[in-house]
Amino acid sequence: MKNRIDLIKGDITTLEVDAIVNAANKSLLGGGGVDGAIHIAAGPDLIDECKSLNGCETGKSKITKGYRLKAKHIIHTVGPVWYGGYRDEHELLASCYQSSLEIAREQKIRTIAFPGISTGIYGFPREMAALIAVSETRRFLMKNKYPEKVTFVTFTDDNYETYRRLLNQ
Ligand code: AR6
Repeated sequence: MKNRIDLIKGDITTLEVDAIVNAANKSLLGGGGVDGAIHIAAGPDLIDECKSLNGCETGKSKITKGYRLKAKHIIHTVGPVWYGGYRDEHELLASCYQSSLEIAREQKIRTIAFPGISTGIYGFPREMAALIAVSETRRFLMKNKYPEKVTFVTFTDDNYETYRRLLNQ
């Protein structure tokens, strides 16, 4: 299990993996944060494919091609906005990881990278979000052959330490 989960600090748009996960919104038509960076790096053809998807519900995921990215695919997932924890935010965030990993399994994606879904503009507390990310991923990998490898990508030092601690447990 240990060698199936990686942790790096950096920009997810530069990774050479089968799929990167995007922290999108329900429209799937782009935005700020990592979503904006992915759309810029992938180029304008991405938005055309996204328009054909008719949006996505919170907690669910949809796949597109990666276009100009090194990654072959983008799995767009819609994280919950944090309202204080009483609007099913934990379950919805868990569902983002489950549904993204489920698409990876169906498509036989070997390598996939996740940013911290909901932990930027959407305001989900980072420690709790990292715990959900790690536990849902471990649970999934225990039962499934694909994806073979999951990389968590952090943007800040303190977030890296949070993941490192969890992954060493
Ligand atoms: N590579 C890796 N991680 C990144 C990058 C990057 N290039 N850029 C930001 N992060 P956010 P959300 C981290 O705000 O909270 C958009 O407008 C960032 O530090 O991108 O799910 C969408 O359209 C944070 O830890 O996503 C939605 O409207 C994490 O990625 C809304 O933001 C997620 O931060 C979604 O908000």
